[in-house]
Amino acid sequence: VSEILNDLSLSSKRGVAWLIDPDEFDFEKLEEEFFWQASRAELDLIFIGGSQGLTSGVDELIFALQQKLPSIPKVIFPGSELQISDQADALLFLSLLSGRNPEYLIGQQVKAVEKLRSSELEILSTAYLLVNNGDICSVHRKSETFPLLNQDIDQIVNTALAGKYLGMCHFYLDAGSGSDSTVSPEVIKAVKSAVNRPLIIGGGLDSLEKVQRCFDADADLIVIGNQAQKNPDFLIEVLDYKRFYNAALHIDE
Ligand code: 1GP
Repeated sequence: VSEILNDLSLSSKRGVAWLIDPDEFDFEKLEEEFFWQASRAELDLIFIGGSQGLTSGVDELIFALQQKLPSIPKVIFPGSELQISDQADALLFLSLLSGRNPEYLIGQQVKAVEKLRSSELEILSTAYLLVNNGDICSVHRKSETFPLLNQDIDQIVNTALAGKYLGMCHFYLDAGSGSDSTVSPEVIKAVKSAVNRPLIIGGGLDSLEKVQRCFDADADLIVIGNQAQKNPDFLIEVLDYKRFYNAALHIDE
């Protein structure tokens, strides 16, 4: 998975991840056609996790996804250490650097180690920053931390760079699931050029215009959660758009 992310970062290609919240996902609702389309349209990664971090059914979910989309890497995006499953390919080992709650900076991570020591999961050290226009989201409520504001670009860049200096290799700027605002293109550009590492952007991406703004700003991988849950066809539209976007970049090169 790290290779996939590095490849996206080093090339000008853009990637798309589908985020599934196991607390809300209903497998039965999706038709065979959706899985066929997702595979055809080259979904890059599947993220599994949710900010509530409640469920214990992650193993079963990954098993079912493995039947439908065997070739797409499954990555745990843990809402808590309860959501770690060694059935996945990799784990985003996140530290919530935008906040100052020790439980989400290092507490949950230490609790996770016992499970991780005996697993073969690829561990992706990831600086995780909540960034939006001040919207309240579930990560904010659960972590009892406030997001950084899009307008505070220097503070966001400095926080991301602190993560880089601490040795983190991947960067995830998240506006929060279902957020009204998104991470701004100015923030994406500034962080990408400062860290020069794989940059993941998510939260509130519910239209192709918003996706395009992220791609244009140099996001390597965008994450679609809520809107795919509401309307699975939207994910396919985003994937088709990504292929078109990458093909156009290729022609320009
Ligand atoms: C949230 O980045 C993800 O953690 C995805 O957000 O559910 O709004 O797509 P959405």
